[in-house]
Order: sequence, then C-alpha cells, then structure tokens
Amino acid sequence: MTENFTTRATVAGLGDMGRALAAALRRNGFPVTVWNRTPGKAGELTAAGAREAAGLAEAFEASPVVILCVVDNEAVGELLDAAGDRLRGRTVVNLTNGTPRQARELAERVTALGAEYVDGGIMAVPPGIGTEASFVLYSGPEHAVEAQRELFEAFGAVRYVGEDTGLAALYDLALLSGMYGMHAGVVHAYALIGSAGVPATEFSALLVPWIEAMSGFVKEAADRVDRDDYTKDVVSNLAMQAKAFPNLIEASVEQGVRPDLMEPVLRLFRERVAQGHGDEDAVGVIKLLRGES
Ligand code: FVH
Repeated sequence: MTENFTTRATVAGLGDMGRALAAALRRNGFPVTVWNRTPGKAGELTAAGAREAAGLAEAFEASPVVILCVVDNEAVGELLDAAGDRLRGRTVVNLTNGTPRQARELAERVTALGAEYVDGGIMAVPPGIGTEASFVLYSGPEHAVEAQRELFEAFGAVRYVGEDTGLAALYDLALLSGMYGMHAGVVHAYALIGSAGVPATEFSALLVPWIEAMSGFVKEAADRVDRDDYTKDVVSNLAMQAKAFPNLIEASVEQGVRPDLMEPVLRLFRERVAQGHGDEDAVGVIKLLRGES
C-alpha cells in the first residue's frame, strides 16, 4: 500500500450487498474504509475493524481501490459528480447492476477523472459473498483486474470476460435472463398447482427433479444455437408444442391464475409456426428474438 493511502480498499454503498462485500474484505484481512449516503449502516463493519469515512471525499481519498455498490448507475453517476480530483490514480470498481452502455459511459467518465475503471457483475446474493458458489464477472483493462485479483478473490471466483467494459454487464444480464426465465416458470407452476389446494412445498418434490431432468436442455440448446440448426434430431417439434401450449394458458385462466408469464412464449411459438417452421425444435424462436427469419 502506498503511504498516502489509509486503507487497501474503500466500499461506497452499504446496502445489503455493499455490507457483504466490505465484510468479506475484512474477513480476508484487508484494511477497509466504508461509506454510505445515509449514516448508521456501518456498525457491524466498524466492529470488524473497518474505518468509516466521515464523507464521500474522505472515502475516495482513503484507498487506491474504490468499490462502488449502490442501487443503480444513476446513483453511481451522482457519486462521480462529487468526485472532483479525488479519484485520480485510483482504480474504480463498479459492482452496481447496470447495462453495457452505462458501463462504457462510466468508464469514459472515470478515465477522464484520471482513474482506471473496472466494471463488475456480482453473481451471488449477499449471504453467498465469499462462498465457493459465488463468482464475480469483471471487464475492462485486464492488467487492472489482475492487479486486484487477491482483493477480488475475497468476493468469490474472479471471472474476467474481456477488455470491452460493457461485457461484464452483458454476461450478468444474460445469466440473469436464464435465472428469471426459471423463476417465471416456477412461480407459474406453484400458482397453477396451488389453485387445486396443493401446497408448493409438496409439489416441489416433483418440480425439482423435473427441472433437473430438463437441465440437459441448456447444453443441447447451445449446440443448436451455435450450429444455427433447429431441425436436426427434433424430438418435440414446434407445431406440436404450439398446439399443446394453449392448454397451459386455458387451464390457468379456468383455475383463476393469470397467464401473463406464459403468454409471450405461446405468441412466439405461433409466430414461428406461421413462418413455416413447425418442424423445428422450440429453440428456433431465437431467430425471432434476433429479428432473423
Ligand atoms: N442484493 C442482491 O441480491 C443483488 C445481487 C447481485 C448484485 N445486486 C446489485 O448490487 C447493487 C446493490 O444492491 P443492494 O442489495 O446492496 O441494494 P440495497 O440494499 O437496496 O442498497 C442500495 C444502496 O444504494 C445506496 N444508494 C441509493 N441511491 C443512492 C444515491 N443516489 N447516492 C448514493 N447512494 C445511494 C443506498 O444508500 P442509502 O439509501 O442507505 O443511503 C444503499 O446503500 C445493486 O446494483 C444490485 O442490483 C444485488
């Protein structure tokens, strides 16, 4: 650590995630400065040896690495508005959820302030930070990520995805798309079965192994997408699925369950069949999503 710095890293933003990040750094022995817009959230961290900055300027100045983890990138922009010259020579690591465009724009702003910018996407919930299951995506200058690898490993596995600053956000959002797709199906399933009075916990005994059995789809779909071939070895063709899927919608309505999460799927199935691709695997709807025919 350079003599001028008080601590190794600053964490700005002490919501659930910021507190988990700062706590993980402390557990790994790193001297840490913390700051939050609203005071009163640093108690457990200061008890664990973190230093609470009196203001944002002090927080920025305290460390060579400044980690930002706030609600959104608009809030990050506000923090940068207040930075003045205080980030010069530092590495700013933004672990706030956002879009690739936002990340690239923030990188330009931070670089203009004389600092390096690394963008990150946290693939864990706060209690998971620092566990084996946790990983964080990073993009931006590789040397800047490598220089902080030891620090970053406190949060979970380090997954560097490329020099394009927007890539961490893109990977993050693509992974979240997979997660939210599963959430949507699971929530709809519980609503539908619950309409007959079946407790979700009881039904989960069937749903969990069913989803596990279906998980091979992820890799099979990837192979189809990369080959851009949706007709080879089709087991359940789209025309058949587009006929069966309306039963899921109709039954939901009859059981008093809103079909909102499922209707877009049927719309895409029907559109693809109407284009003459009923012989395809359902993965072929990716052509519609991409605006291809
Ligand atoms: N929690 C999670 O499960 C996910 C896991 C994956 C990554 N996300 C992203 O992490 C960012 C922070 O999430 P969080 O869970 O810490 O969120 P909150 O507990 O709601 O805390 C929000 C903090 O943001 C501060 N804040 C809000 N607006 C401003 C602002 N204009 N200027 C400065 N700070 C601001 C807020 O401060 P305060 O309200 O206490 O004063 C909290 O510290 C987020 O991008 C997730 O998508 C978490």
